[in-house]
Amino acid sequence: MNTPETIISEDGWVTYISDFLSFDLSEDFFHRINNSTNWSQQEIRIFGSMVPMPRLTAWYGDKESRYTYSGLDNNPQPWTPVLLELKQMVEVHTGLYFNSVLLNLYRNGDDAMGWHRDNEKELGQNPEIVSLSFGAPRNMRFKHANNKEKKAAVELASGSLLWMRGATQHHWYHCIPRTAKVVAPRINLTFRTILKK
Ligand SMILES: O=C(O)CCC(=O)C(=O)O
Repeated sequence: MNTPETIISEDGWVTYISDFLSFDLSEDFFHRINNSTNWSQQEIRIFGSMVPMPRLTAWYGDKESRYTYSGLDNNPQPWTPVLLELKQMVEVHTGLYFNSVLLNLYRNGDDAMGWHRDNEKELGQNPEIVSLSFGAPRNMRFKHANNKEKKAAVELASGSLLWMRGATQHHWYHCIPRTAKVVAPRINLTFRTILKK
């Protein structure tokens, strides 16, 4: 495994390992996750109208890890064996404990995620979020909330691990832009800890 690369070290901390999992293992995980996930296309309100999200999502976790994002209230589905396997690998690597995971399926380059911060109150003050990627590589961009000059970007390879921590969610927005280049699907998992109410 490569040593972690630092993507952001100011007003937060983001590190990246391109080969947390091998190519073959990642291919296998892509299919296992895709086949065992109960995907749905949720709708979000934009300027007063309900529009389908440009990706499929799913939320899994411990029973009490209820989470609201983009105004949507999500009750977790129970952990599947493959998600538990990956959660354990991530926990061993980081020394952290996660009680939930948000899954995103980008069906092709038209699917995307807009600029946002993972700063919902359920995630606590300085959330640790660990992201695993499988399938087509996609760019992730970061922009500083108060300084337009400060930007960062990383291409998220299949089998990679991205770790966001410290004050990152206070100061940095992130997104997965649309691209005309990518045609193959990509699955992203973000492991999170939802604080108990
Ligand atoms: O697909 C990704 O890598 C980004 C996911 C993300 O930003 C999120 O779940 O908040």
